[in-house]
Formats: sequence, structure tokens, C-alpha cells
Amino acid sequence: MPIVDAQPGPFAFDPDSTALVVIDMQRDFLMPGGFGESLGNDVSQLRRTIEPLAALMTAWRGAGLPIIHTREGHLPDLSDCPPAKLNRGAPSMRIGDPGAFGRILIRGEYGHDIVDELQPLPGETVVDKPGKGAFYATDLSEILDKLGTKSLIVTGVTTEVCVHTTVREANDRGYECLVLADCVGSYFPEFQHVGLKMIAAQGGIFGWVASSPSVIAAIQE
Ligand code: C5J
Repeated sequence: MPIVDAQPGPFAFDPDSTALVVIDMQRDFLMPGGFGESLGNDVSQLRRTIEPLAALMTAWRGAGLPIIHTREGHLPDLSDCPPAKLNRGAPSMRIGDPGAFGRILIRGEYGHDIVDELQPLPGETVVDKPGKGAFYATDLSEILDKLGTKSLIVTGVTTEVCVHTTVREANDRGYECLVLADCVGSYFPEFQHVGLKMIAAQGGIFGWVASSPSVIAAIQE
């Protein structure tokens, strides 16, 4: 069984029961000139994940293992977006408002889709989620059950929001989660640092943390 050097200790996984989850690598969050940047965020903090993630996805696909992509977003009539979520953010720029790449975080809009460099291949699973966590109001549990998944390699953005929420949800559901520090990103360096520390703290309170080259080496052994 491949073993990855991780925090707080070695992470062993059976590739046949492990899925790579790529969270919300969407243009609205990552593209210069887009929604994320319009809120005053430094998108380079997220964009540094694209290159290592692309290399990991190539290796993962080469090993014939499953990739699950997620996208955060809502129906055009916003019926799946509760006021508690809709009313957050700068008043001039909310979910559903017109943005540089179409209506912000609305399914079917250009900005809602995944960046060109990390586009899913035909046949790969894409989970559209209305919440921060990938399990809430989606069929992710059923998808993973069908694959026989026990462990998740978790990547994507943002570390402290959708990655954290998904890892916590996954851990509660019994999945062992390895989060890859170079393949997750936050607009805020301090949240990136502390977000990763929180996952591996207390003996790995809800997961492990490693980096992508060690996973690539493990699946190519
Ligand atoms: C946020 C996400 N940060 N994908 N979404 O609103 O983390």
C-alpha cells in the first residue's frame, strides 16, 4: 500500500479506493479581473495551485484513478441560494450579479466553470454544489459509495472555506482525507498557514497534510 510522508504522520492509502477531489477551481475565484479579484483579493495566491494540480491530475489520470471536480454555484433563479448566503459580500457584487465573466457563481455562466488548465476530461465527475461543503445538497456520497471510496486526496480552493468544510464533512462520514498544501489555496496567506495546521493538529483532528510530489511518487512506484 502506498505511504505518503504527511503531517501529523504517514498517510497510507489504497489507490483502488481513493478519489482525487478538486474543489471549485472556477474562473470566478481564480481569473484576474473576475469576482474574487473584484472583492480585493489577490488571485495569485490561488493561481499558484494550478501548475502542481495539473501535474497531479495528469499522474492521477495516468494511473487510471478517479477525479471528482466540484463547482460552487447556483441556479439562475437563485432558488437554491438562501438569503444567509446571498446577502453576504460587498453590496455591489453579490452572487447572481453581472460580473466580468457572466452572472457571478451561476451555473452555465463562463465564470462558474473550471479554469482552462484544469478542465475535466469527458467522463469525469463534476459535482455542482450550492454550499461550501461538497456533500451538502449533492449526490457526492452516492458517487463515492459506487466507486468504493475510502480515502480522499483533497485539493482546490479556498483552503479555509470550501476545502475545510468538505474535509470536515468527509471526515464525519468516515473518509480519510489527505490535503495537499501546494494544491490548495487561500487569498489570505495567514488562513492558508493556519487552515493547514488546523487539519493536522491534535493528531490529525480531521485529516493529514502533505504535498503533491509525494503523492505522485507514491502512485508511480
Ligand atoms: C468561497 C470557496 N470561498 N470555494 N468558496 O466562497 O471556498
